[in-house]
Amino acid sequence: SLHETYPSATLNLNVTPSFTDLSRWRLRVNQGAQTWHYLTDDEENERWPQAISDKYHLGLPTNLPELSSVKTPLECARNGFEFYSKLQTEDGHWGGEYGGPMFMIPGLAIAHYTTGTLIPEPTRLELIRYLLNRAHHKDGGWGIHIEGISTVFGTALNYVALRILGLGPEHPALVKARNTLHELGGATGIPAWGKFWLSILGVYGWEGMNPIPPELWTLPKWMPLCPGNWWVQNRLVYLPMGHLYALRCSAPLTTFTQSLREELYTQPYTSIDWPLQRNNIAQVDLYTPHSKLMDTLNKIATYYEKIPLKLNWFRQYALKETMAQITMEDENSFYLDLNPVNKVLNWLVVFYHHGKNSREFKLHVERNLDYLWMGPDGMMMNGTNGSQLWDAAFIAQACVEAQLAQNMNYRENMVKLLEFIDLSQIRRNAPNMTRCYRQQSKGAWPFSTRDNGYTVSDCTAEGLKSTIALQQTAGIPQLIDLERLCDAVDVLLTMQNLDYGFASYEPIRGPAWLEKLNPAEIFSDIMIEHSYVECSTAVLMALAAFKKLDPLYRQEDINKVTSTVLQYIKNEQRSDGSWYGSWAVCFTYAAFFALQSLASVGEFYDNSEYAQKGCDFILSKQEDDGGWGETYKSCENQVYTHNNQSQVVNTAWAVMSLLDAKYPVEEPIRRGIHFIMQKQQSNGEWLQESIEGVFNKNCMISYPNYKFAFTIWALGKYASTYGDKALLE
Ligand code: LAN
Repeated sequence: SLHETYPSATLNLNVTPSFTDLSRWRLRVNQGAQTWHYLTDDEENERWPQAISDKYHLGLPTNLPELSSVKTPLECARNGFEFYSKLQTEDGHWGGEYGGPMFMIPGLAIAHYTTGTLIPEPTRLELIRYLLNRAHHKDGGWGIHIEGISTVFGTALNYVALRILGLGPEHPALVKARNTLHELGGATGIPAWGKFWLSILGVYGWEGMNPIPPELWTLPKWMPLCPGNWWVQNRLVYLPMGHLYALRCSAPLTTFTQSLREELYTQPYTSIDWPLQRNNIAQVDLYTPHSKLMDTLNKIATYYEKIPLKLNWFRQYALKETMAQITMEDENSFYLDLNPVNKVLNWLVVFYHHGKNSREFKLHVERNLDYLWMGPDGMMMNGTNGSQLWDAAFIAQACVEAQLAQNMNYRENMVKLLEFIDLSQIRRNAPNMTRCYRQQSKGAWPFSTRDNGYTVSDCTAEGLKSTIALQQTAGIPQLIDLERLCDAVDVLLTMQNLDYGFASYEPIRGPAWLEKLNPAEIFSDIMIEHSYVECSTAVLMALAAFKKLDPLYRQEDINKVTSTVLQYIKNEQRSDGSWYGSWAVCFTYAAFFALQSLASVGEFYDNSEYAQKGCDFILSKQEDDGGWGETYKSCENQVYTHNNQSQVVNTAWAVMSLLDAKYPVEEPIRRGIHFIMQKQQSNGEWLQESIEGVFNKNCMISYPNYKFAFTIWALGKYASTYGDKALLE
């Protein structure tokens, strides 16, 4: 059969294969879409030379020259951009890995295996290299993200991935990982999403899972439990999960999966009491325990599962509805889908529903490529199809602040950048938008690319801010007209919450108690939208910038929003003066946004208790070397946690928060800027430090472009306030 002969499952390599020739990889960009290609053909390899950015991303020497040494912040910013400008892609954006989470490749590998789809050889090898490089030296396991300690979730799933990719059970890395997995109790205690993936592969019992009823999708929108009221990231993962669960889709048992059944557990597979495993979650993995309510509903749902599918017309009706929703999601996003989890799950649904020869199946396979990124350690699967628009918007604003946008040497870079922001704006509402619960998107900016097509409040805001900033720079063409800026404003004005804050993709639709039904165990705040300091600030600043451009357009609506957002920001401040950051690490990130909000309405250190407490908190965290450094533990534990080493990104945020708040003493700010300056390499770059981003409090994600955008921005802001004076010898 298809699976018995699946080559990577039969290779069983107990030695490490040799990997690919890095000089043959190329990044291709097309309107933001990023795909990596391996050129096996010698002639093509010569015709299409590696770009500097290819070499940089692959960790090969770029041989970019040493730049003349700098004394002032603006000189430092210029050297930084001199280096960074060489990495700009043809279509005007900056690529970058968007890895961090360690549960993306396993889903992809399991789907490849289940559908019998071969992984192209260079990709297969580089995926192996990445997973081997990311295994912890100490115990050979993996965590939920690259910096996290080994968990059952990370270790079992990546173990399975490496086996599918062709390593044998006696490969030293797998022996080590398996020992760690067994020490953690084996795969029975894997969290719900892991139980799901292993069941799909046929190496876990479906009865060992709490039910995922697709019937919820038939509920009317006014009922809180209707998924249309949940956070879009969550509902679109549970949509295909529910569908596949209801059909109990599993790969057929093969010699390979038979063997996995023996490798993953500490007891014989046939002796496992599956119903007992439903709530068995290993202690190292557990972040958000089930509520009593959740456990009770799960018990009831388990009885319902006893009705056979053939007799359950309600379920059959629900499966039609979930299939329709899955099709809309696929088509509206050109088979990219919202995130790498629902992407792969929808692909599986298409496999079972339409088959391997269908148009839908082939389109899915094609767009898998958009999620794969080649880094120095091998091939990873990104957390979205990239962070293109988001990074572009920040570097644009940084360049304006640091007077680089005005510099004719970089004019072409700036025009290209604006062209990219231009083409990334979403120009339509999703077809059937009400039917598939979508937020208005005509005029919005997405996080990644226009094909993704999802409105995000702060991406729309940063898109708007960066457009205005670039287009107000003398000599830069006006590519985006006022009408399109008004469209963006219209979108933002649909998104304010009752607490006056702004959430991520949509306004909050469901009641807070829905969080009690979070089934995922490893994430928090996934059920519904919540207001965020970052998103709220970004919207506030964008509307303020727009008002200066066109004071009359929807004047009253805009004023109503801008006069109320502050209430939310103030309510969110903790008694120690800090704000918790939800999307990056962590308190320094939130301070950067919150103090900017206060400043925009004239609240500064000298006249506002809020701003004063905010500054005092940040100042209390400055390190001896003048920098600031947090670790991801800040996010996980919601307590400021110092890094062993100061970080340029945290330092940039901290310094900018103090500058925006007009903190009256220059010295701590100057020391922060000094820290950023002396961390710069002689070719102008800054090196990668700790992981920068986070989602759902417990999973980290990389933003490698931050070390350029925010450093340059902070240097510019300092010079705008204190002048461009010599700080280095
Ligand atoms: C992102 C990335 C960007 C991020 C910001 C724009 C920075 C934020 O201000 C709003 C929320 C948003 C859009 C966001 C939400 C959650 C995402 C999509 C991610 C962190 C990238 C990956 C993550 C997604 C949920 C990963 C898939 C995992 C699941 C739990 C479904």
